[in-house]
Amino acid sequence: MTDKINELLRRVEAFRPKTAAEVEEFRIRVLGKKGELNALMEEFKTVAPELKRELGQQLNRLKNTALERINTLRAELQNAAADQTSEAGDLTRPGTAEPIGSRHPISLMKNRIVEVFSRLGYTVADGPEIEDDWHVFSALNFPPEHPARDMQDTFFIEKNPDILLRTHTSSIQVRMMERQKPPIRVICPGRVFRNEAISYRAHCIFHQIEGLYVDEGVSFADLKQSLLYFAKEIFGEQTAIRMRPSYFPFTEPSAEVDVSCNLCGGKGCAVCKGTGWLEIMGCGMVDPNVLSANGIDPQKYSGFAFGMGIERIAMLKYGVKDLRLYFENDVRFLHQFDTAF
Ligand code: 2U9
Repeated sequence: MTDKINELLRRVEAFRPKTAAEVEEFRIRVLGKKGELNALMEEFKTVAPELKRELGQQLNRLKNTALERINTLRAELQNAAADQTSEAGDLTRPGTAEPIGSRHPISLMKNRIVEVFSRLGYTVADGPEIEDDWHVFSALNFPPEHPARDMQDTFFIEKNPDILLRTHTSSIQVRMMERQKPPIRVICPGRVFRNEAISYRAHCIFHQIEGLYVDEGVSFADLKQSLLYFAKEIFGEQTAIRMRPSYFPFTEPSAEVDVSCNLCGGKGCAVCKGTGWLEIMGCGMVDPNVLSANGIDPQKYSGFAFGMGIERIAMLKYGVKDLRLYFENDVRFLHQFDTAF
């Protein structure tokens, strides 16, 4: 009889049904009234008394194992059926992590620059990308025949010479001066548009950040010290700056600002083309004509202004060789900046 019990036990354990109906059929065959277990129970009544204890335990084990196996199989098949029919699938399954994006390097660098100047008391201002001639050129002392006003350099809207895409964010500062009396201390980030051929170092759309500080007694020394602080904050404490005379219609005197090359420490390398210096921005004292055109008395007030391309600052800081990478949205490029700032 032990052989019969063990043989049935093996079949119970090896049973691999595919459907709930197969489980039910198996249950009736093994545990039903006229099933195999009851047949063994009948046979048990006839065994010798000295074997009853051992065989009784074996039969009990068989019955419990069969009941347990059938219940487990039923539950498993029910869950699998729910998986297939429920729209959401098995709600208890572990989730799959979606890849998360990262901030664009231009946004990261813009935020960083804004943060540095806000520590110096600057507030952020915004303005329209579609502008008029006054806010982009005339109020900024551009003479009527200046080449920037040409179709070759500027995008005009429907060939109307008065409506155009701003070529610099200086128009935001002009609007600030219309609204507010000095002291004015403002930083203006934004997109600008120039009719240029696209290359590794130029794009027809790029991002600028400009600053303007107008008050009584603002000097060139204030400008230089503010820009030195900015350069050290962005490129590191060891950074030096130098200023070279330049020309812009809206500032007088004007200068280009260089930082010491952070790759060779000023000794000269391929990036700084052997000079030890990298150009980062332009600046100057606001031209008295610009102050008076915007209703500010140049006898009483003076101011400084500066402007830089955000793409260029991020290129110099992170060794990006081709400006077009910022506009292609290749995540392999963009993800490198996740933790860079
Ligand atoms: C007002 C008066 C003066 C903003 C300035 C520059 C110098 C400058 C360029 C750097 C690289 C633009 O992105 S770039 O091509 N900018 O050199 N910008 S001073 O001067 C102003 C602005 C507003 C009312």
